[in-house]
Amino acid sequence: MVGHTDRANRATTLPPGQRRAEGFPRFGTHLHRPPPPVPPDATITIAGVVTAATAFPVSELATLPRAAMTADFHCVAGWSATGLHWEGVAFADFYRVVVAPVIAPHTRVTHLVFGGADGYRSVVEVDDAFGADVMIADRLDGRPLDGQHGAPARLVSPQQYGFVSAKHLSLIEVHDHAPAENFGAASPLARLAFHLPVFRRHPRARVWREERHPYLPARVLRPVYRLFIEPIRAMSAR
Ligand SMILES: Nc1nc2c(c(=O)[nH]1)N[C@H]1C(S)=C(S)[C@@H](COP(=O)(O)O)O[C@H]1N2
Ligand SMILES: [Mo]
Repeated sequence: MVGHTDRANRATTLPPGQRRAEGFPRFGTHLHRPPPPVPPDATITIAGVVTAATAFPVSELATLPRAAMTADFHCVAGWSATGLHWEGVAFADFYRVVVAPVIAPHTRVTHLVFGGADGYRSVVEVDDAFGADVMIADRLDGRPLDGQHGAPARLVSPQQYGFVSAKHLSLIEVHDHAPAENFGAASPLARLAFHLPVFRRHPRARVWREERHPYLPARVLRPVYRLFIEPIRAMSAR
């Protein structure tokens, strides 16, 4: 049990600049594309500074120490979904059992890249990835994760903006220095957009500190980002 993660009064309080969304929208940089198909033998590849790339069968998440938590989910565009119940494996446990054994000797791991089967990539500093409430989730609200929200498994890092929480997790890349990439969008159009300075992501992306952007003030970005919620929701709706 990972336990509640946001503040004690989380039922009534959202992080600065966030508004409660109706339900839990499918959102992201995949825009109009349907969720990637889930092969029955789906795996998560461990790559980067490892002795040998390994493929971990997603179905074996069921055999690792299980964790559960209720947490809110905050998109940097400004919507929040509240009271989501996630089940899966604490990321620290997954790292200890699956990732650490294949890391090349004498490596000081600094960053992890989480890749999705749709081509999406998020860069996470190790300290953030080891947060007590960070997990690889394969169940949401008592059911197996559906295509909308990241089947067969996704990262969930509730204290960071949603762009960290890669869906359809198929790759974990181990890095010993900061990767040059800042944000790996899933579609070519979104990749173009995310080259614009206004869409650069904050490397920590902690929601309670409103780290929306590496240098632009969050208050300036709030209204700009909010403009994108409805168009992206509409395009993602399926
Ligand atoms: N694979 C993948 N993961 C992704 C995205 C995406 O486009 N593809 N979008 C990110 C963004 S910006 C957000 S806000 C959340 C949205 O998660 P949801 O669709 O479950 O609401 O997923 C994140 N993870
Ligand atoms: Mo987002």
